[in-house]
Amino acid sequence: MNVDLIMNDLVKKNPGEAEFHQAVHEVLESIEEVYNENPQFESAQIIERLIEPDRVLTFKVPWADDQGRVHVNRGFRVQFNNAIGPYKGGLRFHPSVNLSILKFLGFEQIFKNSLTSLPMGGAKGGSDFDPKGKSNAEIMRFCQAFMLELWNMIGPDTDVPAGDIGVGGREIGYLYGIYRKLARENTGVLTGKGLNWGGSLIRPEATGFGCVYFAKEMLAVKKDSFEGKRVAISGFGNVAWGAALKVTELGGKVVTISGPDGYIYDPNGISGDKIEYMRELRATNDDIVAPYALEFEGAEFFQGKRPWEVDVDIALPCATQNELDKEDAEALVKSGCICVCEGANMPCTPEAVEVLQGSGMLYAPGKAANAGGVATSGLEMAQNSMKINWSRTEVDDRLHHIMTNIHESCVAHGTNSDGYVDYVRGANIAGFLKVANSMVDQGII
Ligand code: NDP
Ligand code: 2IT
Repeated sequence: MNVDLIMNDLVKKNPGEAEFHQAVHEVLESIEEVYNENPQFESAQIIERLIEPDRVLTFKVPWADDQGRVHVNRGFRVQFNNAIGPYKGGLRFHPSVNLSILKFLGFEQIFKNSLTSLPMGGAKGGSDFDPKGKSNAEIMRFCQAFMLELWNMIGPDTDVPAGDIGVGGREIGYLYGIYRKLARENTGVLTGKGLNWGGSLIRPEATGFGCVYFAKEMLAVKKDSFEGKRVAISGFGNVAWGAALKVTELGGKVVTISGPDGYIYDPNGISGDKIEYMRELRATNDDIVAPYALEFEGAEFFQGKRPWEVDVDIALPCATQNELDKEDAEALVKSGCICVCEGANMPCTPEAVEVLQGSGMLYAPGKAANAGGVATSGLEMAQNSMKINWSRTEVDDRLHHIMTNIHESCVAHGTNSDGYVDYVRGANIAGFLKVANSMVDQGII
């Protein structure tokens, strides 16, 4: 494999899709050696087949607002690869959504899902719809219009969407309601469902919990733990919430959260009621984190800034892609941060990753560290198939076990000769091998 040649071709065929190029480049660099050691991959043209989505659906989503004005958004579903199981991955509703972002997310999802050890292929979808400031009724009408186009392309053994940015429990409810009516069956077609209608305990917390379980394993290699550590979290959505709960439970102190408007620094620690307040703040749909500082004494709001300038021991980026750049990484290294573990998808730029790894600190990419969300979606699918519900402890234990296993796979495939664990290489190789071998087994499809 020649990475430059493949990348040139990819850029030519997919012009302007910077995030997609970034995600593919990272994987190709990591797997080059193992790919070349396995000539069966080259003869089956595994890379060429893996970087081209199986299919990309785009569709019009017309809907009317509360004043009766008509709006048209664009809907997408990228079904990337289903060699090891039905397509699986979230739906993102955000004005920035475009094909490049969904292809990067769908591509990453292939390897992430493979790492979970559950039978799930990779997909992602969503819309450029902006949920900010929309009423409940508008969100419902949009979800119904979206599903009207998507419903016959998905199914419990075909493609199982879930949430992502802008799609939480409420949106999954509206999407499931209309799906059920159109398909005339109650199935496990979406995950992140409500507990009364097929959802799994722990799914809401799972991405954040999983990320912290992963960081715990990384720290344990260094005979360290969360106990007494100052932790910076970015974002204030679903992932940030779960991470804050688990860090606090393990004895760490969360000192930041952030929104698109800036970040909150709370030296007293963001725990207990404060974590619940953050959840309520997110649910207002206003998308600003600033009100936190008015609510809790001692907390400060830094407008337009990112939390990475605060002195912390551990950083958990849980907001969005490319939210931690080279300068942020340098600031973290300077402040003595020992671990960066990604709750979001691709939050660190490639230049930031270079700085973090170059400093010798622990660094884990999202496709390994945030796999707990989709893993628990897989556990929801399993419970739906068996038509039973597991207890909170049962799901949490399985999630914990899966995250420990992913950590072990990364160490097995990513340990350098000097002992440093390159979690990016480890995650990419472990995730890739399972999918590539499955594709070889199944012929030219
Ligand atoms: P949410 O919608 O709950 O929250 C994301 C929040 O981050 C939004 O408030 C968003 O605001 C905000 N945000 C966007 N850009 C920035 C920024 N630069 N700085 C601070 N905040 C910002 O989404 P989730 O918590 O579900 O997802 C967060 C990340 O985790 C995403 O990368 C997602 O792909 C990833 N993830 C989610 C999983 C899940 O199960 N939900 C599973 C695995 C990964 P705004 O809308 O204004 O941009
Ligand atoms: O990025 C992700 O892994 C998710 N948004 C969760 C996907 C899922 O199907 O649960």
